Amino acid sequence: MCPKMSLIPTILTVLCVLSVRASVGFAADDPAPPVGNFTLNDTKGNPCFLLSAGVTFQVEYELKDNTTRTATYVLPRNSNVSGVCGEYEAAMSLSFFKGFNLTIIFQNRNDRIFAIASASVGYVRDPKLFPNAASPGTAAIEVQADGPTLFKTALGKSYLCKSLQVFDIGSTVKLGVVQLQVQPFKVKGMNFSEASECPQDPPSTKMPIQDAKTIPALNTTADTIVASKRKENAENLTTMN
Ligand SMILES: *[C@@H]1O[C@H](CO)[C@@H](O)[C@H](O)[C@H]1NC(C)=O
Ligand SMILES: *[C@@H]1O[C@H](CO)[C@@H](O)[C@H](O)[C@H]1NC(C)=O
Ligand SMILES: *[C@@H]1O[C@H](CO)[C@@H](O)[C@H](O)[C@H]1NC(C)=O
Ligand SMILES: *[C@@H]1O[C@H](CO)[C@@H](O)[C@H](O)[C@H]1NC(C)=O
Ligand SMILES: *[C@@H]1O[C@H](CO)[C@@H](O)[C@H](O)[C@H]1NC(C)=O
Ligand SMILES: *[C@@H]1O[C@H](CO)[C@@H](O)[C@H](O)[C@H]1NC(C)=O
Ligand SMILES: *[C@@H]1O[C@H](CO)[C@@H](O)[C@H](O)[C@H]1NC(C)=O
Ligand SMILES: CC(=O)N[C@H]1CO[C@H](CO)[C@@H](O)[C@@H]1O
Repeated sequence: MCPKMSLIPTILTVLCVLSVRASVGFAADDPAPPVGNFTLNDTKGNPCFLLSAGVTFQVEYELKDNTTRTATYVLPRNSNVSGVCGEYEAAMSLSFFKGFNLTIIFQNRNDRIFAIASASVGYVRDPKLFPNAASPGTAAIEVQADGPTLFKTALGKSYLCKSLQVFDIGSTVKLGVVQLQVQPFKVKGMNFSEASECPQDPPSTKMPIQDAKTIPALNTTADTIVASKRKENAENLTTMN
């Protein structure tokens, strides 16, 4: 059963947390993260991978007294874009601050669909974002691979999901993603191709939005997708000094 939850301004989403660690969740009244438009260009300078999203990171860390706390920050709109566009695999890395990043890798499967292959999040336990950390200044990378097939979309289209989706990346990171539109293959120019919209989005938002104020308030349920393989990822957690 999904608990009843409330609305996020402008997108109005219901968060139904299916995660075991539901207590570390995204509060429905969290401020919406800024939505950034990120473009990766191929070697000729043509856009080859488009991503728009608002992303909130929640990172669990240990304090000196052996308790845990959650650091929260958002993906800056001006994050630096890098990556590779391939015919069968495409990767985009968004880097920000010093030592912070988000990387997502997509695969083209059989020239018919694409789907996400893996995602990783790098961070540094910077005292400003991670106050009283037991190991301040240390870096970590969390990797999430072989989860359920997410963002499955016909090749040539873009995947669109305005609703809040929550993803586990490894054992310490949760991503809250809103206003997601992504096209890692077959990009034609600066604009997304026709969108394939996620089932979580209520039908009445599947229209061009002219004016955010005119979006009707909706009470719907959105499944929270939790791509989680915690046990395996605990072994794949890299900590560096
Ligand atoms: C991102 O792109 C959308 C659609 O083209 C546009 O409406 C929006 O203003 C852009 N946002 C930024 C921060 O450039
Ligand atoms: C990609 O190319 C577009 C113009 O085609 C440019 O506006 C944009 O800054 C480029 N992006 C990067 C990351 O170089
Ligand atoms: C934290 O845990 C370590 C190892 O389990 C222990 O040695 C230490 O005394 C603990 N510190 C506190 C403040 O509880
Ligand atoms: C992107 O890189 C530039 C140049 O290294 C840097 O000044 C800027 O702060 C970076 N952007 C973010 C969000 O960290
Ligand atoms: C991401 O951040 C981690 C931790 O700071 C770092 O080790 C890694 O090299 C970064 N990856 C990219 C692609 O920038
Ligand atoms: C891309 O979208 C913008 C507005 O979002 C529009 O003005 C422009 O004509 C589009 N470009 C193409 C090639 O469709
Ligand atoms: C949403 O549901 C709540 C409680 O179920 C109700 O009070 C509220 O009026 C509903 N809002 C809309 C816009 O339907
Ligand atoms: C236990 C586990 O999932 N290990 C994986 C860690 O990552 C490497 C490389 O991505 C995989 O080959 C291991 O299977």
